[in-house]
Amino acid sequence: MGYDATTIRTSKYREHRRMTARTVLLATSNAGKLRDFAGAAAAFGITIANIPNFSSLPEVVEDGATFEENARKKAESYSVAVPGELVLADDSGLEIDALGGAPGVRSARYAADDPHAAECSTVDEANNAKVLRELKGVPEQKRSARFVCVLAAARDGQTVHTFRGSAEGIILDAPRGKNGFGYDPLFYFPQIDKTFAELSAEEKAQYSHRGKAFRAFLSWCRVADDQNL
Ligand code: ITT
Repeated sequence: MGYDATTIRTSKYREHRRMTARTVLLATSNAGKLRDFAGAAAAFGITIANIPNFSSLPEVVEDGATFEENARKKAESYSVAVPGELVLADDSGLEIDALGGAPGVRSARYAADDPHAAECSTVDEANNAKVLRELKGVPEQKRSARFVCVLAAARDGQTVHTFRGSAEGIILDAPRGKNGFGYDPLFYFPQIDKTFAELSAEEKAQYSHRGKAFRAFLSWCRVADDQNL
């Protein structure tokens, strides 16, 4: 089968885009998220890198009412630091039904004003302890919850697309497992009879809100590549 010059040019261009798309630039200060993304990307031969000098960039205030608002805000602000590059930002959190959806967009700072926080050695520990206190006496069948992740992809200060993933589970009455970060030790995932803290980064990516949102992002990249967007 013969190819004309335009076909060859186009396929070379697509190949070039695929090659350059093998590194995904992330904007996050959260080492746990970086590990999760690396676990999700491994199966696709993709490398995850944080934006160069990320820690020296001015911090974005996450004051949006939704995960999407915050994800867009982070992706747009940080993408300005790397002109022409596609930057991915993640806003995520835990919604517990018995707490009316809390901690939700406040997940990272849930125990910030809590007087018991000083007794804990890490922010994650303080957040988990607060969840356990708030759910004291709530029976298992009423401890349903979900992790939500919204990814925003932005270039030069403009959001190009957003992607959402969620995972449904149950909040235990004591932590289980040593892996992961944040609320993972309390988040029991019935489908595999494990908490997210009992999974490797690669296993977590199979089931997690972040893994699902990341796969949606990769599908979009493939379509965008094929359409030369
Ligand atoms: P960046 O904004 O720099 O990415 P952050 O930790 O401030 O980092 P968020 O505002 O999105 O990020 O808050 C997410 C919080 O939600 C995170 O700190 C955890 O407490 C919780 N969380 C999100 N995904 C989680 C996961 O996969 N496992 C456990 N906890 C998670």
